[in-house]
Formats: sequence, C-alpha cells, structure tokens
Amino acid sequence: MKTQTETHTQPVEQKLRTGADLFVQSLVEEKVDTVFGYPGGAVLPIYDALYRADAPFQHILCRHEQGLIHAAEGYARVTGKPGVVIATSGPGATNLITGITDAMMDSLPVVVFTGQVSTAVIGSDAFQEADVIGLTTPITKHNYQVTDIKDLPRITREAFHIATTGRPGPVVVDIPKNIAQEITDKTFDTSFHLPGYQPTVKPNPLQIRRLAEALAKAKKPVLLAGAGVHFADASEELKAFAEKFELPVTTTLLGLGSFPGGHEQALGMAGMHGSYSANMAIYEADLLINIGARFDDRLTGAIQHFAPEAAVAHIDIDPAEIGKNIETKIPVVGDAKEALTALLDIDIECTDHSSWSEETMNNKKEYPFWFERSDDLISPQWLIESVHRETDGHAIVTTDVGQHQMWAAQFYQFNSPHKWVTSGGLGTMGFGLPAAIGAQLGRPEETVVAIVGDGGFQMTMQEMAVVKQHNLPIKVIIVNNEALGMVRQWQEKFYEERYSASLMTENPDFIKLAEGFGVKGIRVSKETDVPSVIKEVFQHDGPVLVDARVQKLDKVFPMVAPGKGNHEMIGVKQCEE
Ligand SMILES: Cc1ncc(C[n+]2csc(CCOP(=O)(O)OP(=O)(O)O)c2C)c(N)n1
Repeated sequence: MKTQTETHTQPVEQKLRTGADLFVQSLVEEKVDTVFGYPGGAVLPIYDALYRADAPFQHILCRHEQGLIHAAEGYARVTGKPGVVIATSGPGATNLITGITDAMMDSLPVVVFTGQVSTAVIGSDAFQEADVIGLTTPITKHNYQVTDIKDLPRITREAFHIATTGRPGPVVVDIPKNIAQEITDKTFDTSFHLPGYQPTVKPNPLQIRRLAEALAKAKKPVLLAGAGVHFADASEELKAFAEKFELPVTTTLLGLGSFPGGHEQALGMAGMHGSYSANMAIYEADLLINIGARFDDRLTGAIQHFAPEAAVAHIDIDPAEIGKNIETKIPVVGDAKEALTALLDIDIECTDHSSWSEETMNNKKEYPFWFERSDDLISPQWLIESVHRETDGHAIVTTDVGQHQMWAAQFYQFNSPHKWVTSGGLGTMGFGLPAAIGAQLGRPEETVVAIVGDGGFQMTMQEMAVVKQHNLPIKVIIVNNEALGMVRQWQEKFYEERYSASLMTENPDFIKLAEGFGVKGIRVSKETDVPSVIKEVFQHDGPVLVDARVQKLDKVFPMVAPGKGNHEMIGVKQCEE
C-alpha cells in the first residue's frame, strides 16, 4: 500500500512558469493519457499552457460538458484509472453537476478541474462565477479551491490520490484564473499528509475469522457481489471462493460480470428486475455475504422482507456503508481482494449445504428470464440476445437508463469484469453514448456497444460528432420504442394507463441524423432481419448507428412493485420444458 505521506522530488527546472504550466506538469507526472475538456474564459490560461506544453496526453473535446464527465466515467470504469475532466467556470462547471453526482453514486474515480473567476472577484457575482465548492460539496468525495499558486501542484496530487484510493470517487479542483496566470520561478513541494484519510485496506483478522465461522455453520449461504469486486479487481478471488465452498452467487446491477454470468453457480442479478432465483436465494438464505455492494433500495425492495432469515456479513472498504441500510451482524472493513484472499487462506469445514445449492440451481433452471418472440416486430430482448451472440459476450456494453438498460442487464450475459458500464445509482439518461466514447478511448482494442433508449440518446446525441471526429468504432444501438418506455411501463402498471408526457411520437429521423454526423446508419424493423443486421454492424470497421424499431408495449419483467418485497416479484414464468 502507498504511504499517505510521500515526498516527491522532481528535477528543478529553473525557468519562469505559470500556475497553468505547473498544472499541466502535474497531469504529466500523474501519467494521465487522456483528458476530456471544454475551454472557456476562466480556463483559457490552462488551455494556452496545454497548447504550449506539447503534453503527452490526448485532449478530447466533447460537445457538452455533460459529455465530458460521462466520458470520463466510462474511461474510469473500464480502465480502473482516473478519468480527468477540464471545464470552464460558471456554466461549464454547472453542466458537470449531473455527471459528478453520477460518479459519486457509482464510486467512480474522476478528477475534475474547473476554471474559476479570479480570487479578487470571487463572491461578487462576477461574469461566469458559480460557487463550485458550495455546489459540489455534497456530490464529491472531496473538493478544493486553489488560492495560492504554491498549493497547486500538491493539491493536484492529493486530488488524484483521494479519487483513486479507498472507495473511489470524484474530486473537484477549482482553479481561479489569476492563480493559473501567476508567474513563478519556484518549484513547490508536493508532499502531502492526510491524517484524517487513512482507508483500511487490510481487513482485521478477527472480522475475517468471524465470517469464516459463520460460513462454516451456514446451511443456506449466498454471496452477493457488487461493484466493489470490480474496483478491487477481485473477480478471480471471488470465483475461487465461490467454487471452493460451492456458494450460489448473486450480483447487483453494477456487480454484473464480477462473477461469470454463465457459471453454473451464477444466479444472476438480484433486485427490482433481477432473477427470481437470485431474489429467492437471498430471501431464504441463512447467511448473506455482501462483497462490495451498498444495499441500495432497488436491490433490497421493502427492507423488512430483505434476507429476513439471514445473518448478514458485509465486506466493504467504506465503513460508512456497513449497517447503513441493512442490519449487519458481521462487518469486514477492507478491500474485497484482501478479504477474499484472507478467507481463502483459512481452513473452513463447511456444513453440508448441497441440497440448498441444488434448490437454488433448480430455481434458476425453472424460472429463467423470459420474453415472447414475434415474427414481425422486434422484441427488444431478442435484439439484445443477438448482440450477445454476435459478440460472444466479450464486448464492453454501455447503456442509458430505462427499459433497454434492464433488458441489457438481463439478456447480455457478462462473463468477465469491467465490461458493463451503466449508471446504476443516479440512473442518468444520456449516459450511454458519452460513456461509450470514454470506454473506447480507454480500451481502443475492445468492441464497444452503446445500447441506448430513443429518449436518452436525444439527451447527449451531439457527442456523435466526437465519435466521428476520432473515428471511434462504437456501435450505437437505439432501442426505439417511440416512448420513454420505463416511464410508460410504470404509468401502465401503477397510474391506470395515463400516459402523461411519456410518448415520443416526434422523434428525429435517426438515420439522417447519423448521416449528418458522417456516420453509417442502419434501420431495422423486422425481427427476422435482426441477426443479419447485427452481423453487418459488427463487420463494419467504424462507427455505426442502428435505429431498431422494437415492439412498443413490451415490459421489463419480472419486477418487484414499489413497496413490495423481492419474494413478491410479478411477471415470473415457469419454464415449460
Ligand atoms: C436525466 C433523466 N431524466 C429523467 C429520468 C427519468 N426516467 C427514467 S427511465 C426514463 C425513460 C427512458 O426512456 P428511453 O431513453 O426512451 O428508454 P426506454 O425506457 O424506452 O428503454 C425516464 C424519463 C432519468 N432517469 N434521467
């Protein structure tokens, strides 16, 4: 583990430099390879320094600041490295707010630099002034305003350190224009000491022992894997642990892929649109071991019915998560990889739970996700299964939020980690396309598919210009049901079909739009044409946009209705064979 106080000695270059030059130098020292940015008045000194520096990183000019931040999130999610954003003051900074909140909710390491008006006019309602510190305090892991040039290099280092260690999260650094312009001939000390920030990485052996003892006695144990497994790069250890003790494994939405979806012990995603077998396993378990999930309400359903019989063990690097939503008997504070490695090292003689394993597997076989095929209009689930078949489950998949997101979670089987990029906690429409841009730039060798809704796509579709500019071979698939589908589903089920403002009958011609951006566009409207179109999409050596006209009234099932327990899922069907 890195020590919290590090002394940093760089060769001293004796020449005059601006604060902006020091900033660019800091990014180079952090080995940044990609910056997502958008210029403006208050940040111009930084842009000038970028121009002069010939820095060894690429700058991606998205078309809206929301695009920058989601792209940085996508980059961070698939690479594990911090996503870096530069925006100007005022409207540049406020356009980032949704994405910063999104990164906070999903624990993504993002470092955001905003320009600010000069220190002399802060607080005077100066042109393009916004209180970035006030606005971002509740939505960041930490934030800074630089008020002295001597602090700039140290703060930049601290920002990267805080964003990427412990539970990852967004950090904002607000840089006033006069600090960026100030000239200095000094080299400043960048060592830092953060006594109040000491994440526990190695779990306490006593906590590990208690968990091992509970596992040894359990008759109905279940694992729940969350995004923390991805962040800790603990998929191998999770698999070894599950296999060694023959444990059924469920995941959260963000945990998909942390355990291979095709593994015989995988029950799939739990929660509102999760599998019946995952939800029933948690409902009946006598020991639930949560690894890096935060017991969010879309996962738990009505809390009083969540794992009612289980002793809950919770492994998490953030102690504030433990016991926050669900009473926890066995807390384990630490990194998931360290905890699983320690558990694998202990000799545990388990009570025979083979009949339990069998029961959970039977549920999985008998109550799979289902949908009805049609000979005519495209069933969205079939569309997603076709993408899965064509990519053999190896693509990076990003989504917006809505029905298509849940169908992607249900019908694209993720067999490896860091392939699933979705907005889980905040549920942000417009996330899919810019996140795909960040993911493709972070992992140029991978196939990246953005599965988006016709509603969500229209929130950030201007980023197609970035796809074209950098010739990113992203495949954008619009699941076009001419509606805000998930809203319509809720209106149908819970508001007696009063479709208030949820129908999108005046969509643009997405093919012409693609062509306007200089990108190949394909429309598909018939179920039988789907396989050949999907083949064509992945054979095309460049970006493609597909307007897939799907059945309009399809619903995401199964589902836990609001206020209900997960064992009360509706829309569960028993397999006919
Ligand atoms: C920025 C934002 N605004 C509103 C919502 C509320 N919302 C959740 S799902 C949804 C409908 C999404 O429609 P679409 O993008 O067409 O996807 P579909 O559900 O049809 O697959 C809406 C409006 C949201 N999640 N995010």
